[in-house]
Amino acid sequence: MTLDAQITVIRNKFLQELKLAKTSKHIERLKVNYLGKKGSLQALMQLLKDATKEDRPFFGKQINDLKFEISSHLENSFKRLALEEETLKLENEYIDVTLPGRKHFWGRYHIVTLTMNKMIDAFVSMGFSVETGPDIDSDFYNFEGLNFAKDHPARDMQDTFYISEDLLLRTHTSNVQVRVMENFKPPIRCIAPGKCFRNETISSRSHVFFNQVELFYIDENVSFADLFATIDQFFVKFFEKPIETRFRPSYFPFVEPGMECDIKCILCSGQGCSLCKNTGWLEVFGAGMIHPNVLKAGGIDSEKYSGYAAGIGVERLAMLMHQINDIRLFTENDMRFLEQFDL
Ligand code: 2U9
Repeated sequence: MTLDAQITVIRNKFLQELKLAKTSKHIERLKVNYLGKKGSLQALMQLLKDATKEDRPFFGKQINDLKFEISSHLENSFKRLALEEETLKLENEYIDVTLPGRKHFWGRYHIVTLTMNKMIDAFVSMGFSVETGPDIDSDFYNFEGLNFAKDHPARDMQDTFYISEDLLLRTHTSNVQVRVMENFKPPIRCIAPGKCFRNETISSRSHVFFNQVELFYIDENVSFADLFATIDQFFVKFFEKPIETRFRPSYFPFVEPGMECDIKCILCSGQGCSLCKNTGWLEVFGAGMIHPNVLKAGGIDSEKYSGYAAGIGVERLAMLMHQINDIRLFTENDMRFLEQFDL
């Protein structure tokens, strides 16, 4: 094939391949194939050596013209494709600044924790210290030291979760106070918040575990009057308004006399509604004067000292405050329920 024909073949081949090039990468490859050290144009230059002396300037110019033609084609195509690619990239990276921002979801305290903290704050502001104790305890700290008779039904396996003959899941936080009495001398004024466990059938009103805040105060001449004043103050701080109370006699082995405390219905103010089942009153907690046997078991002189004690169910108080009608909601972890409370 003559040099003339070879130049034409290379030109046509290049123009064909250029048409097929769709990206700047393709163009770069063409540049290497045609204009590179081992490219087609360099091969033509080699062939130029074989041309006659007279033909050499003519073909030399033809090859140079082709080289110029190819490089200007490549340059134009490269610019065009690179611009298209950049535009496409920018389009894909497009940020719609008018879109609303993404909401951050913060964690929150559980309603039981919020209620418990509010109760603790109220008692601490009245001079009570906070004491804690083990969830798993011996028969002595949960029953014996609290004047429960050997055959008391609460000690039954139907009512209490036993781990061994002597170890059980505490049924109230009173085990804390027994230890406090052993370790401190009166005056003692403390609260014991914490989890309790009872072997109950789970229903809308009772659960196998729940929380309590128990309080007690031991000193010389402590009487019911001290308890009434403390309770009244507690309700003002907790419900943020004065609440009328009513006390009824009741029985608990660890207090004598024992009583239950009702408050005027916070929803209907005593008029009668579904929350108070039309009685006008809500049953809130139990209390009493600490039984002399309990003081003695804790190493305290029951002739010299007296004390009051009370136990308040945390879930019960939260249910009254927020009109929650099922205790199981507290443990179901349903966000639709939990998100409603910030207290
Ligand atoms: C000591 C002595 C006495 C704590 C008391 C109650 C009455 C009571 C219930 C309320 C609802 C338990 O959570 S509940 O089911 N508690 O009625 N608790 S007097 O008496 C004590 C505690 C410790 C050393």
